[in-house]
Amino acid sequence: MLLKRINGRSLQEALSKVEKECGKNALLIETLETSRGVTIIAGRQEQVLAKAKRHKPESGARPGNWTRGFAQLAEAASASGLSSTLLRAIENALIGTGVHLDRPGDPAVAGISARILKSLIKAETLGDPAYRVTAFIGATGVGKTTTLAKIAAAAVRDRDETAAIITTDTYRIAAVEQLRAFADMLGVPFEVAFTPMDLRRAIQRHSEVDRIYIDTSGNGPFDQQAIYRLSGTLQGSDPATVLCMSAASRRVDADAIFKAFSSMQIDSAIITKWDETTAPGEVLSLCIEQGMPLTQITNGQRVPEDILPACPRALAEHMIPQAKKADEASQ
Ligand SMILES: Nc1nc2c(ncn2[C@@H]2O[C@H](COP(=O)(O)OP(=O)(O)OP(=O)(O)O)[C@@H](O)[C@H]2O)c(=O)[nH]1
Ligand SMILES: [Mg+2]
Repeated sequence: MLLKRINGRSLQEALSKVEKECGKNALLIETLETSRGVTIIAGRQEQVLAKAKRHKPESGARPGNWTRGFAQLAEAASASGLSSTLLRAIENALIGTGVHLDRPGDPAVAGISARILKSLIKAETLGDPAYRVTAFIGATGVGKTTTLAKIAAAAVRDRDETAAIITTDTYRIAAVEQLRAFADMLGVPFEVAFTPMDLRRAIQRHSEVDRIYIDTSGNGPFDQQAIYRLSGTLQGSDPATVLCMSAASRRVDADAIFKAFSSMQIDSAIITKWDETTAPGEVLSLCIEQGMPLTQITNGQRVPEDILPACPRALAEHMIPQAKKADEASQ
């Protein structure tokens, strides 16, 4: 059983038992008050995913082949792009929570499934000190420059931080000028770095600012040379790197991009163009399966409005909307 019921006389006691049995990154699915104290339903995060990744469907079986109590949810979530690996992980983890999987209609299935999915999504915030110097990397046209602009605007206008913008994307003069105009509008310094040394020096020149955002040129997944060059450009400056991936790309293409950029250090991902697809779950699933933390979601062309922090709960409920409805109905 992937999930266990762990009892304690108090919340504190139950939580420390959970940590002992399931580790620091335990999946906490549900906390219930009982007459004897507290019961927590929890499991080991890595086990939930690892078991589903090992699962190979029997030959001839339908792709889903879900239990009757899970089939409807699985079909809806897979239409939103959620992978069968993650759905299998959720279904496996549901065993042991007491929900009915042998027949359709148990209202608890959606809520608990969303909580399991939420616990599998890692999130980080770009406001964290580790992201003081951040480079935006990714395939061509995914929205790196637009996303950088949205994030820089939020830092300067909403959080009152000081910032500088540097671009290493020197291929198109028009693109450089566009970003320069944006930096001017925001009132932050702007630099163009042609070489790794330029980049290091530009970062040093702005050692006083709170945030430095670095724009890079887009690289296709099959141009490994260009990715090595990018890696070489950034290496000496050691920025945090955020991989921008379009929600509108197919899973097979997103896998190729992820693999190609994995030759570099990637700290987190931003899913862009969430508004351009009905199946954003494909790229979301890739990030979850790879254990890649998410920082932001972008959902439109407007700067600075169309960006949201990556909230695991909201993302899980987007994939499993029945969970939100059940939650609202119970309130
Ligand atoms: N619908 C939608 N469009 C977006 C979003 N983010 C960016 N775009 C648009 O996508 C196009 C490309 O955006 P850029 O920011 O130039 O993309 P890039 O990754 O910097 O492109 P290259 O530098 O050429 O690799 C522009 O028209 C943006 O307005 C988004 O979240 N949703
Ligand atoms: Mg760009």
